[in-house]
Amino acid sequence: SKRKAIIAGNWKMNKTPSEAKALLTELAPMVKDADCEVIACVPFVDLTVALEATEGTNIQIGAENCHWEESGAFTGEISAKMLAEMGVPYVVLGHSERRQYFGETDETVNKRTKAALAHGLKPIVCVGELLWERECDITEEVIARQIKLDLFDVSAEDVKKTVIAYEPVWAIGTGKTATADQAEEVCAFIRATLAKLYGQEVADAVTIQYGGSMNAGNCEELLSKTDVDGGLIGGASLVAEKFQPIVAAAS
Ligand code: 3PY
Repeated sequence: SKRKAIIAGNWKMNKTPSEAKALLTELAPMVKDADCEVIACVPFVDLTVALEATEGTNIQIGAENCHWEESGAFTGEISAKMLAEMGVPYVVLGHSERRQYFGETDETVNKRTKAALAHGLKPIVCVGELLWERECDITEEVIARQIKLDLFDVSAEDVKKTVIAYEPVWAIGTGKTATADQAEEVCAFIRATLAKLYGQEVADAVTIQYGGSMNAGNCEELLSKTDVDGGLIGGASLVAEKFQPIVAAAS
């Protein structure tokens, strides 16, 4: 692809602070010459130690969610404002696990996306179809709807700062990967949808990642595709030796 790749780990609910420090300390020298952006999205409680452990390295840190209000009676939530003050540059929003298990909807993903951007965070917005939606041949309808709703009322300038992660839900944590052609087909469709909504120049500037069981074995072919500008990596981001080859393939 013609855009600089972004390889982001999504640690999900893994790694205690001490484990986070150990992994990032091990990873930093292994990816220091990367010719792509390298991000680790980590649990909230790991953010402090992760920011410290990666200071002066080329690894950037992300959170895995944020609330849309700045503060208030929202027990257990973390605001974009809080993350911004910590100096966290990225935040994953609308991951399918949040949609499936925590009632996340396109409306709340949209609110979170706008809050993140308002506080200077770069959102990594996840979209993707369920298996039965693919079987019913409505993948494009589902994806177009998510893109429109999740980015509703976001300015073209802000869309350029937004990373889209295409994660077919049937490929998440299942070991099943979309073929490189399937991934390219949908990533190209996402770019075409962005072009319709915001114009080609904006669409060409947006980083579109593939996510869903991307690993050292399949990353090269996926990343060779025109509209696949990187990856959001689950399991393979938890082990330095498994994450490093993906960074290398994107460089
Ligand atoms: C996966 O690789 O399974 C992911 O969900 C990445 O976000």
